[in-house]
Amino acid sequence: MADYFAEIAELLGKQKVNDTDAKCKEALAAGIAPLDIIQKGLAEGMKSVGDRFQAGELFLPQIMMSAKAMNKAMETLEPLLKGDNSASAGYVISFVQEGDIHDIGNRLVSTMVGANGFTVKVLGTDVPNETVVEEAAKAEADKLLIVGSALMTTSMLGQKDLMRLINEAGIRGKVKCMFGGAPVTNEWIAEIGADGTAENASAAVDMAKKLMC
Ligand code: HCB
Repeated sequence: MADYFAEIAELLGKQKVNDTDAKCKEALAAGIAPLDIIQKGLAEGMKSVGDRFQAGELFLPQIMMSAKAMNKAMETLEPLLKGDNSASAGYVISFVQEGDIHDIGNRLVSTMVGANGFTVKVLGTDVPNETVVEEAAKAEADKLLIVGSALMTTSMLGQKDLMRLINEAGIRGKVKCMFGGAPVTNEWIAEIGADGTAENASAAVDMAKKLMC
């Protein structure tokens, strides 16, 4: 089983768009759960691509092709993700911070949270804080969760401003705030006065349930 994960990660790292998708389909046919394929194969592959980019071994066009491979495989896997859809667990506003276009992880978290009974409004990428606050203020739901992502140390700083704006708007009492993305740590969450973070999509579902119960 582990071979499938390593092979998928390697194909993605070599920017093999169609072969990555084909290997995911093979893994599915072998009975491997879609979430495991995503987290142990594709996400690990992207992590390694990031490390190699940082080490100067890969360049932007290659990262873009790896992201394309990830997105194509996600088109196959996303519809197969199943969760507990029995009741509405709450209303979620999901977005990627202003200045940031990295949407792979946010899409994954939004899909998984949605597959687990939450109603998810996806605002997309490069979203100004003012838009998030407006959406939160006008939401009529009594359970409201903000799921924000930032992949860059620069865009992550916007999360601190967002917490300030939420407080100033007087809506902190009705909004729980979960932030994630590679640079986000528990220390950062404590510093900005948010409610939680999660390392990956399934941990994000657990945290969302915990915050909304
Ligand atoms: Co991009 N990029 N990139 N990039 N990129 C990063 C993020 C760097 C860390 C790479 C590096 O230097 N090592 C770096 C940021 C450095 C920094 O600030 N510290 C970087 C940079 C600098 C840039 C550009 C500025 C490069 C340039 O133009 N010179 C540019 C930025 C453009 C912009 O946003 N304004 C850029 C562009 C790109 C693309 C377009 C080529 C592509 C994005 C494609 C897309 O998303 N549609 C890209 C990619 C793919 C990456 C890396 C390689 C992978 C990111 C990724 O998809 N990971 C990334 C390296 C890295 O992260 N190590 C690199 C896989 C997903 C599954 O993981 O962490 O996003 P995730 O999400 C997880 C997890 O965090 C959690 O669950 C998810 C699922 O498991 N989670 C949450 C996420 N959100 C959550 C919210 C919650 O509430 C809870 C949990």
